[in-house]
Amino acid sequence: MSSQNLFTALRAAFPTDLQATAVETDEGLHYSWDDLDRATAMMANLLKSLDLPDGSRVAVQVEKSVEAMMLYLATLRAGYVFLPLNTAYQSAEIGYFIGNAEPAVVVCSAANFGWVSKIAFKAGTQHVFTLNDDRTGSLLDRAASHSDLHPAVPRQADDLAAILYTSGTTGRSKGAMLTHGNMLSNALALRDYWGWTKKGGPEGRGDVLIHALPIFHVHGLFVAIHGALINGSKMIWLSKFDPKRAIAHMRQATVFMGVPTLYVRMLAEPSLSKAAVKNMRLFVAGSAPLLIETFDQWQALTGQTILERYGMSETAMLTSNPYAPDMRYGQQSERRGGTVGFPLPGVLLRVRGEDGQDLPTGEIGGIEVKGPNVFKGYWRMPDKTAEEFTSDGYFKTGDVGKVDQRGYVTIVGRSKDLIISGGYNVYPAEIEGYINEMPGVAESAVVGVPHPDFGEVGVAVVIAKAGVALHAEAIIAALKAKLANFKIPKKCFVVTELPRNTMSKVQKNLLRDQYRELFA
Ligand code: MCA
Ligand code: AMP
Repeated sequence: MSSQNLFTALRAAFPTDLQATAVETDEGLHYSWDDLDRATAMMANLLKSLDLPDGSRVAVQVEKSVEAMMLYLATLRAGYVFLPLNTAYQSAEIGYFIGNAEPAVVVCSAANFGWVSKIAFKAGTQHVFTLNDDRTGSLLDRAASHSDLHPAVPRQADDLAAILYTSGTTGRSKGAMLTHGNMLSNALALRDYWGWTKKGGPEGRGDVLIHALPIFHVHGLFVAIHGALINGSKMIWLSKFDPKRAIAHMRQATVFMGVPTLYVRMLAEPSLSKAAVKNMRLFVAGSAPLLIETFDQWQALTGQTILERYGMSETAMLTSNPYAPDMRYGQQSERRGGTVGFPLPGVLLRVRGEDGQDLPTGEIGGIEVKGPNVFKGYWRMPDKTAEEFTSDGYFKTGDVGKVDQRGYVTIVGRSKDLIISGGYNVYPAEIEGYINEMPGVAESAVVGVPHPDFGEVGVAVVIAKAGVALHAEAIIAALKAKLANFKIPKKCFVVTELPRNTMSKVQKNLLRDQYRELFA
């Protein structure tokens, strides 16, 4: 059987002119396709020289840089398993991920080497390298002495390529195991569905992607990077999203991908206009619900229609609004605000009621999916994995939605207790756990409320033990010392009681209603 290594497929799509620019950074650096090829070979050879066991995990918590992307590609090339970690995570969070995944290699910034290496060595990791966002660090120093040739290690479609930690539908963070086949099938489906064009192809000029997202989650790491590479397209690389810079680059680009917050922030820029986006052909939004107001304002101001799509860490992309009319549904299909479009080719999607029966068109229920993009299971959690799949092999997404007469999917809510803030997931149970451990706290509830910038943010409602005076600011400060900054509730209230139903369960819907207007 021929190798299904994702790297091999991406490498095969590189243009013939390897000296052309593959990535141009916001700071003006140019990386050619040859640079990508040679640097990933050197890093892959470094990994190979470590004599790691098959299936070893390479855990990476570094600031966004082209070298960090190369490390991802090198890990695929060497046949190991990439484990990206949000740079906002602090020691307790990193301790859990490293303890659970037992990576053979950990890569962190030099600034964090002290505490990260301590955690890693304690968990049995043998190799800790540094990689900074200014092209320095021991990883690059060590890779420099290795050959720039490396035949990609053969992998089968079912072999692991990456583990992404997510809380899934409930409970503690779980590692979603994604295979080479999951990611390659998704990259190919999106390449065709979104009409990527190659340079020199029928339309002459090729696509150029503005890469403005972090590279430790599916959107920035897979959808964006694979999208450009599988089409041999150049990327304009922003190490951090800046609305002015992103708009300025649109004159030289054709595709942009962002979470809704990025669109909200660009809409506030006076430089956004029809003229500024006249070269652009595709604006993709996802990771969180795109408000219809944002969709409409974007259309009015730029003359372009945002294409919203829907996915998950466990499945990569599942549905998308059509780029061109979707022939499965006739000529009339257009991009519809408020919907996430149609299941991608190859993806099966159904809506089921609470007792597991298929629901008629238009009825609201749990979304279940199946396809070559759906993950292999949760890392070392066979029971949890089994719980999340139906007996006929569909994955229960935890999202609640409907499919209309014309096949459009709409997400109306989530059965999982999850807040999506600026495209990052925040699990109320995790935050409540930290608050409940604080001295003097009897109980707490964290709920998501609407926010004009982040879409949704957390609010903590806390009850003190009898006779204890608690201060909201002190609770927030104590959380900040322990948790990634985006997880910190934007407001905290100390109250005397929480609303409960007859079973004594806290009624979070009433709390959400109570605080709905807090940031309006
Ligand atoms: C930053 N802050 C946030 C968030 N980001 N608060 C809530 N939610 C957030 N997402 C807070 C920080 O805690 C800090 O607060 C203050 O804002 C400034 O921090 P800074 O890092 O400077 O913020 P920023 O650079 O303005 O970041 C905002 C951002 C970023 C650009 C919207 O959050 C972002 O890049 N989001 C994209 C996430 C993403 O890629 N998601 C895809 C997941 P303080 O000063 O109080 O400390 S993949 C996925 O979901 C699936 C598969 C899918 O479908 O794609
Ligand atoms: P993650 O676990 O980070 O992969 O987040 C996946 C979740 O993000 C999904 O289960 C949805 O709840 C949500 N999501 C992703 N895209 C969209 C979208 N376009 N609209 C609404 N929710 C979305």
